[in-house]
Amino acid sequence: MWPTTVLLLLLPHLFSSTDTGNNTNFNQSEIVNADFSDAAFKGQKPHRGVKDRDTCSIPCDITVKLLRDEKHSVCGQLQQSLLAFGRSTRKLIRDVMEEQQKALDILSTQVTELMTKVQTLSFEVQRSNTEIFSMKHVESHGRDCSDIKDSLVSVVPKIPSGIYIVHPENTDSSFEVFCEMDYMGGGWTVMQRRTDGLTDFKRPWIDYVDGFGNLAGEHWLGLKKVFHIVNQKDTRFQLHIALVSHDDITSYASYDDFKLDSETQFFSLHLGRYAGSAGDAFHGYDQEQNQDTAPFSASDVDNDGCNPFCSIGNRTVESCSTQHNHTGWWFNQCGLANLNGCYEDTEKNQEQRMNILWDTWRHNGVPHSIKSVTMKIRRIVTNN
Ligand SMILES: [Ca+2]
Repeated sequence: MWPTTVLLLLLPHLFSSTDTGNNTNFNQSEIVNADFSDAAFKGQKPHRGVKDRDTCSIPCDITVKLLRDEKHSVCGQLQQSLLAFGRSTRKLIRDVMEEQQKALDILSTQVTELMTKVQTLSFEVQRSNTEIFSMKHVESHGRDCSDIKDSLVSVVPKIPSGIYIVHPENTDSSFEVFCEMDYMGGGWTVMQRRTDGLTDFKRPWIDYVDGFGNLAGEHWLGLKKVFHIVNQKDTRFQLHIALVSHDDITSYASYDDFKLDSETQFFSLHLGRYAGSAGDAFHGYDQEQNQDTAPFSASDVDNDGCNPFCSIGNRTVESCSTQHNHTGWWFNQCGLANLNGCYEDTEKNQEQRMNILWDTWRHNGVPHSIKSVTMKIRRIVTNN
């Protein structure tokens, strides 16, 4: 083996060499110097001049060959080291990536578990909501508000007013109604309410048949629904009309029987005996004004008894609905009542009888200006 000093001197050249085996770029003088260094180990003088080159103990070509072999050996070792380093680096990177992947997998699993839990909870909430609704539906279910009140009165200390679902007898559908449970004994199904003028009552026939507005506020329940409620077997209904004036004076009109014919008879009105403080505007003062037994009219369905014309005051009227702001009612030669009239009680509306009209409720000979009205029906207890 060559001494280590020689190898250290040669290393820079080993890395920069472009030796192909047949040629060399080694600096001959450095080799000779290396030889001198070797000589120092042997106790000789380190620098002896150019003359000493000729005294080299090993021929130069053999030295070059030996050095070349040594260089190849070192290069091989370095290559092996580099390969080993590369392998270990790749393994390290792979290990790190595997660790990261494992961490990601764990996180992903946790996220999936959380998502599943959230989904399960959502389903649970949805299910309980449905159950609550179903329970409410079952609790609220009845043929009408009177029936609901009768079935709940023994189990609920105070039945709240509000929207309930009813399913009248001999019908194939359920629908929502507003039940007044705390007014005059409760059990009232509201069929019409005016309180603020937010619902437009200028509507065609079909709307009056099906109903419109907001059940919790102003609305018309609909002739078809009211027909189903009041035409149940072995039942009789009373009608109560509650009025409030703009002066906050209250009044009412009540009829001890209330019934509607079917749609083929245009939901003709049938009323029993009147009681109240607002006067019997439905029957009026004479038969010509009597709206009892009158069929329902709207702006597009004319059953108003003015055929072809009526003379009302100094006016000739062809359509009571048109005369009364295109609203629907049981007009008979117009008559003294239209609780679906225009909410704005202006002087002009009063003059043209377009406002909410209950003409028999007067003060000093002038009809009260009506601020709010509710029409509601309730079962009459019968012995049948
Ligand atoms: Ca007419």
